[in-house]
Amino acid sequence: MALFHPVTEGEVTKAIVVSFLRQFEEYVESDVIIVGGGPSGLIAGRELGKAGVKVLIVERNNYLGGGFWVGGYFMNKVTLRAPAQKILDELGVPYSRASEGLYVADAPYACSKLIGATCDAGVRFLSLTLVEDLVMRGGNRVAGVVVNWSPIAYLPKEVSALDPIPLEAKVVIDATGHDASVARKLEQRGVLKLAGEGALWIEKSEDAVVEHTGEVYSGLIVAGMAVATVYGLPRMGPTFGGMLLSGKRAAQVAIETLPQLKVS
Ligand code: 48F
Repeated sequence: MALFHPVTEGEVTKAIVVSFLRQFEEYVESDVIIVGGGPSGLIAGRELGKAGVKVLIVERNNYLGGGFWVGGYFMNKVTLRAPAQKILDELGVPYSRASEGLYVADAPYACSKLIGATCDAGVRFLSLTLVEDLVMRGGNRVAGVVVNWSPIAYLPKEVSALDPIPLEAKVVIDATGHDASVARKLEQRGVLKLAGEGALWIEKSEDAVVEHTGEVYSGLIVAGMAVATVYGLPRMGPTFGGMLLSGKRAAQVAIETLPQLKVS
């Protein structure tokens, strides 16, 4: 007598296809699309999801977490400066005090808990999906993203003539890390100038990144390290409190922006 219930191979494939396409169709129009599933994008998604906002996170890798799996170099311990350890408390991640105001946690523990919390908040994900352009309305408002299958970026031109598809959103958050690849699209169009990330200076960078997190162009909010790249702020290296607080701030800005959009 077999342990598992008998199902056919066809049933398995159909279950995947139907479930994926149902969700995909529903999220062709979202309230907020977050590009990048690193720490800043995940926490922004969690905050928005908790507030009842319909959120889709688009991630080019087949895994979420970005740079949050490793603390620095090859070492999987993450550091956070006070008061960001309170977010670890919220997520139920254990940590220890390294020195006054500095805390250290297991990166895989922190990253997986953050991913879980973002899922719990009702956020949906598209993985292996590259955002390669923006949808613009009225000439000057970001109204969504243009996506393609990520591996397309690694294929030779002869076999990569594959048109992307657009997804609509009321607000887009660029949480693509050091690349600031969404904001960079606006730079390529000559409507935004990116200052480029500054050299590492922990003391200055985290406050500055959180402070500058916000709408950089109509309909586009920047979060996480993308903020440093857009505004020329120092990078922070192997510490993550700034990423988490920046993501929270980005969500707050989006929540303030969304009702205004509904009115107009
Ligand atoms: O790099 P990442 O973790 O960005 P973050 O949230 O956090 C930065 C820290 O990890 C660390 C640091 C601070 O301590 O310096 O680097 O700002 O996550 C960015 C995610 O965006 C994805 C990328 O694969 C990564 O998972 N991404 C980048 N460009 C695109 C993208 C794109 N065009 N389309 C889809 N995903």
